[in-house]
Amino acid sequence: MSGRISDIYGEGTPHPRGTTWPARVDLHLEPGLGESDVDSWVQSACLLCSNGCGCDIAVKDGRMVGVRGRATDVVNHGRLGPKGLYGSTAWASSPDRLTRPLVREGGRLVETDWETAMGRIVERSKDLLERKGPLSHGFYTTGQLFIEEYYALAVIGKAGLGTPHMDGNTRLCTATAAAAFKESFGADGQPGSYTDIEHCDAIFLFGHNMAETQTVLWARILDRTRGEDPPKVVCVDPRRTLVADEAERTGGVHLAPRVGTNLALMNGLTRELFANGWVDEEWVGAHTLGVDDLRSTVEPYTPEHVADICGVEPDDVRRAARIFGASTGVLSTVLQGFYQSHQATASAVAVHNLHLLRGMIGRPGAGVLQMNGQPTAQNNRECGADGDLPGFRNWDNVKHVQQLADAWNVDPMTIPHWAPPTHAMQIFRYAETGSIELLWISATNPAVSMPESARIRKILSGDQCFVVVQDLFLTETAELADVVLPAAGWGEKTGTFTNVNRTVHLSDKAVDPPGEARSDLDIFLMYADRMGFTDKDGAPLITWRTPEEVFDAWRAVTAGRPVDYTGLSYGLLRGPTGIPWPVNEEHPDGTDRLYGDAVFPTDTDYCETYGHDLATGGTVTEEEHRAKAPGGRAFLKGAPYVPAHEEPSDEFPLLYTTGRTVYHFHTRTKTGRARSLHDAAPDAWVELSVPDAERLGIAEGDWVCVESPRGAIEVRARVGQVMEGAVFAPFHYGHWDPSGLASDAEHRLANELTMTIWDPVSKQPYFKTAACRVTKVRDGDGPAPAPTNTASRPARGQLPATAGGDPTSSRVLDETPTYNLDPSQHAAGAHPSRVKAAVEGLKDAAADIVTGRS
Ligand SMILES: Nc1nc2c(c(=O)[nH]1)N[C@H]1C(S)=C(S)[C@@H](COP(=O)(O)OP(=O)(O)OC[C@H]3O[C@@H](n4cnc5c(=O)[nH]c(N)nc54)[C@H](O)[C@@H]3O)O[C@H]1N2
Ligand SMILES: Nc1nc2c(c(=O)[nH]1)N[C@H]1C(S)=C(S)[C@@H](COP(=O)(O)OP(=O)(O)OC[C@H]3O[C@@H](n4cnc5c(=O)[nH]c(N)nc54)[C@H](O)[C@@H]3O)O[C@H]1N2
Ligand code: SF4
Ligand SMILES: [Mo]
Repeated sequence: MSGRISDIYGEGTPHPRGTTWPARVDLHLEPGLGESDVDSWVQSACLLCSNGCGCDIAVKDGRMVGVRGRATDVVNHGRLGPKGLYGSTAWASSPDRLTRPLVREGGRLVETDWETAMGRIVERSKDLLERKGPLSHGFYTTGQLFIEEYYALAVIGKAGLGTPHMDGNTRLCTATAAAAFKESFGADGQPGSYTDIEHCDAIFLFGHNMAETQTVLWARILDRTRGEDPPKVVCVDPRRTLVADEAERTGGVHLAPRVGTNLALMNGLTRELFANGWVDEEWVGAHTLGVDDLRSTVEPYTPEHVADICGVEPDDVRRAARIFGASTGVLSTVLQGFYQSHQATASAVAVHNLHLLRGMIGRPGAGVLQMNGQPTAQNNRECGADGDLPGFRNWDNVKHVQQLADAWNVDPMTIPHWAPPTHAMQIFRYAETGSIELLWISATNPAVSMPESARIRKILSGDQCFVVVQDLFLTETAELADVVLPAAGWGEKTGTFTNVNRTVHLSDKAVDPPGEARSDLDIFLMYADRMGFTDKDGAPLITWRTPEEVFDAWRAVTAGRPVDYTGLSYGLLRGPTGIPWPVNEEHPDGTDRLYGDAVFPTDTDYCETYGHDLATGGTVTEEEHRAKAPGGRAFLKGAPYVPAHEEPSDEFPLLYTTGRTVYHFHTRTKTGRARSLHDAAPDAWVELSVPDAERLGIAEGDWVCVESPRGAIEVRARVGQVMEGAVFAPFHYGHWDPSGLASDAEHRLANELTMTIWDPVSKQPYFKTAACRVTKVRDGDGPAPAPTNTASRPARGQLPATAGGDPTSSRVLDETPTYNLDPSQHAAGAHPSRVKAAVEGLKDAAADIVTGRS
């Protein structure tokens, strides 16, 4: 079963430019099962990244036992990657699922019934509303629920309670994608299509390790780069990823900028387009605004100046720019190396600028994919559970607010729109001070995924805020909650979601959730019912009960907006493939690519935002926007590069950056319960460059302490592919350690070191810019537990190939575990003093938490 652990992409199907990507169906069933053993196949799409591969879920005896790619789906043509194959279903029947609600009693979490758990929340909520009003409530949700669930939550928050304090972990994920779209084109919405891969002659990946994070999309690219008339690949990443290898192989360029200097590089590339006359002046004149300002902003960024700042070769900047300038069709993708790094929105917008200057948007082979990460991040943004208004409406436009007030039959003043919606980093600040006294966290694990973990643990465990956590498992976050609600997951409920290129899929319920677990939609509706929210005529605010009813309500509010779902239905979505929005009378079969007519949603009365200054985040007013009369033209916007706030110093001489490995999804709650994925990357590590390792006297597998001004971790070192001066840590590893394989599970969380700081426009925190130091603690007893076939491979020498786990079992846990239920034990062990200081926060938090489930 571990074949696709070592062979990540499976057998290639190379094909020439302009031809359809061949289908190949991937299948995985639990060990010992064949296709004839399956009782039924239930339509869905993979929920383990933003690619959204169409699949069917295999059901046997009421359990999910595997998945099969859908050959007819436009997204994946049948393929699935390692996470999709091995990680989609194993978690569901793991014996440590939450099956009953938990409430805190005398410091301990104890099992209870729904009546009691929801009763506590509602009592708290009503009391707070009466005493302090709606601003006492905060919601922190996710990029992993369904449209129906986000829309229900958004209506509860905006029309029921009237709180602006609602956001998702999408703030950590794709807030910059949304912000960049709004700044350039007037509204969110992916311009490009995966079909651009089949037509382009160059592919630029900006801070995007697609080879590990959207493996099926990367397989699609490999089928072009390994076929006839291949595109050149350009990779912008401080690590030598598999993408960088492909850049070299295709005659493209690998640009490895110093961490935190993306914008200087982008300004350099933009300047080259101007300097070499690679600008389509006529198109730019007709369809954009701001070219003169942009030209003067980038003027100082000569290749030599860029080389000084970024540590790249000046000729590599010229070569990369020439590839962009000389191609007729470039496809660009952008992800966390840009979004989570310094000057995020300005850097992401700079990618749009390159395309707009060349008139390369809206036609086959010329497109932008500002990527999403999470499978349903797009829907959170569309539905407004990230604080925006549903349907890409502008909170600052009273007519847009009125449209929603009409749809919900509430007073427009109920709908928060007097100030920008509160972003997640600010929500946690309010929870820290107790101004938010009820924080409801759904489908995210901030104790592991938010920056500066010690602070987050303190916020979640303190008395100043009542914390509700809704999850599948007792996560590091749930352990700190006051009420824990057991949720049904993927395959255990019905709903829709939209991938990164706007393709909407329906995921049908395949099996019942365990025990008393309920769908997030049912939980939100239960709360709404108990709160008794009404419209302005005193009728119940929310009348829908089933997912399909919510979907139909959602469709209705998208009418006339860019994100138009009006032509979609559950019936249509039960067809052979997902369908990309907009879907309406004009586009009954959906829309592969936006902006083919070069008309952008920038009209002042239609746009989703009036925009910002990219350097400072200062807002543009309605009057200023109207005065520019954008009338469907796109904005070219630039900003000068400034150095990051935490530059390396004598004390912390290295740059610290974080990210992912192909085998795990985030905090591993799903992939850590799948045997083959877990075993492929069972414990944390950090990657160092050869020169840095030599200077520090560190060899492969040695234990090292990595410290920043905020915290420290102790993990094993991989002497690997990261650029000199930088350190890379995977962020997947909290203290949850199912197999007990980790030698130091308590001190391995990458976010102990990251900092509470964010982009001025998108408010996305910077997980990829900080300073650190590394010291050797002791010799290792073998290689680091890092994969050897990815960007994490060793720089030198041969290590055993990553193969994955025991082929006779699929789950990591077969019995209800007794591990991990007493977090105070995790903090109790003896640690080097440096590390000890960093975990004081954890100890504080853990001291009064003992769950009642052991
Ligand atoms: N296997 C796997 N796949 C996933 C996920 C997962 O957890 N595991 N998560 C999904 C989600 S939610 C997301 S958001 C995506 C994220 O997908 P990616 O953005 O591709 O993943 P990351 O590893 O976070 O970061 C990408 C690259 O940024 C580089 N980088 C670091 N600092 C800088 C910098 O300053 N400049 C530049 N140019 N690059 C830098 C890193 O070296 C890294 O290779 O993946 C999705 N897919
Ligand atoms: N240092 C560093 N930190 C990072 C990043 C980084 O690159 N570096 N990346 C950031 C990014 S891009 C992201 S997206 C975040 C991800 O961070 P998180 O969102 O915290 O990560 P997940 O492990 O995906 O957490 C999702 C939770 O939802 C639960 N869950 C899954 N399905 C359901 C469901 O249907 N209902 C309910 N109620 N619960 C469910 C899972 O069990 C899990 O606990 O991490 C961010 N943090
Ligand atoms: S590429 Fe993403 S959506 Fe497709 S199978 Fe892999 S994890 Fe799932
Ligand atoms: Mo993400």
